[in-house]
Amino acid sequence: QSYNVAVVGATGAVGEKMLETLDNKNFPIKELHLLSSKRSAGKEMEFKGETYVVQEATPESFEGIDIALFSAGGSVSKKLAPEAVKKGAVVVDNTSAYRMDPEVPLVVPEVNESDIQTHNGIIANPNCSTIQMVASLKPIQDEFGLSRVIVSTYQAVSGAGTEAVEELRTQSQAFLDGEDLHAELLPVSGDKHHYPIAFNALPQIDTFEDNDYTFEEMKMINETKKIMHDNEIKVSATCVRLPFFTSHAESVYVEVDKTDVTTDELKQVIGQADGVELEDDPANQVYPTPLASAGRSEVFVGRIRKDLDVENGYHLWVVSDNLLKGAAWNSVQIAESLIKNNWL
Ligand code: 11C
Repeated sequence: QSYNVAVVGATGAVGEKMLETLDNKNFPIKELHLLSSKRSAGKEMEFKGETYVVQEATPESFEGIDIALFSAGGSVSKKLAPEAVKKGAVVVDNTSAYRMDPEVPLVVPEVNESDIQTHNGIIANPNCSTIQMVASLKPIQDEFGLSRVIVSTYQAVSGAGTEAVEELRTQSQAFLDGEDLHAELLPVSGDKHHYPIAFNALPQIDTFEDNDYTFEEMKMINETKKIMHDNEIKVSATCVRLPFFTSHAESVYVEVDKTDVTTDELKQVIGQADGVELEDDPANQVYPTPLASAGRSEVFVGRIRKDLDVENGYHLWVVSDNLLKGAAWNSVQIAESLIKNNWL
């Protein structure tokens, strides 16, 4: 059996990866509909050797669609996802619009696949930096119990979209040519100030909330508790943008419930987890890096070690392609699960 699939936001950074992933994973597609804002409509895109003209997304676009993958920003999802559901589609939404809605499952298949079956037409795909972290935490929670997480992120510019990628490229060239750097977009489009990202580090991803955490940090905190079904886990995050194009890296500190867990036990449990690849051999300088993980679907974990002072405290280094496992691949995995389990 094959399905009518719509990709909303097809021309964006994640949309392009959605098409690549649907192709690579041989998703059973009957008809493919590429949708976008009015501004990008008319653009031509290739899929499996055929040319598609991108159409403007409207409520009527979802007539006959079985699965709609949304990645065109929260306001588009708020407006059009309910319309798609009314027309009979199941929506996998890659924006923050519905993630904390109690009626909407928020899913990383390796962690909470069975939550998908509770959907009322919309399934939310978590934030990219949350996805890779919870994939690495799940085996720890299952095996040893998890009481606390403190994460610092090192995030790629592609998380902020294709214009941010372009800004890094232009500024890097200007810096090397000895010219002035113009910052117009990062850290956040539309905020009061912009700072250069080239050869810099920006401790702001998304806008600040009233509690002085950024929205990105609050997403990591709130989404982790929801996905892992545990509001008691203490979670704190500091999110930082760095000047590389692809993959987010995270330094994750965890405290577990079980006493006397050895580093070897931790490595074994993490190494056996679904979707996670252990790359951890300090003697041979083996550990994950953003460049090496770009283009791969897995979550890579290394630098696993015990805290030297805190009983039950451990450190991990977690790296994954933010546009694949962090976005397109996780969404396609949810769509595959809908089909495999008859949960459409
Ligand atoms: C970033 N994590 O790197 C963000 C992008 O809520 O899906 C993902 C935004 C989201 O800027």
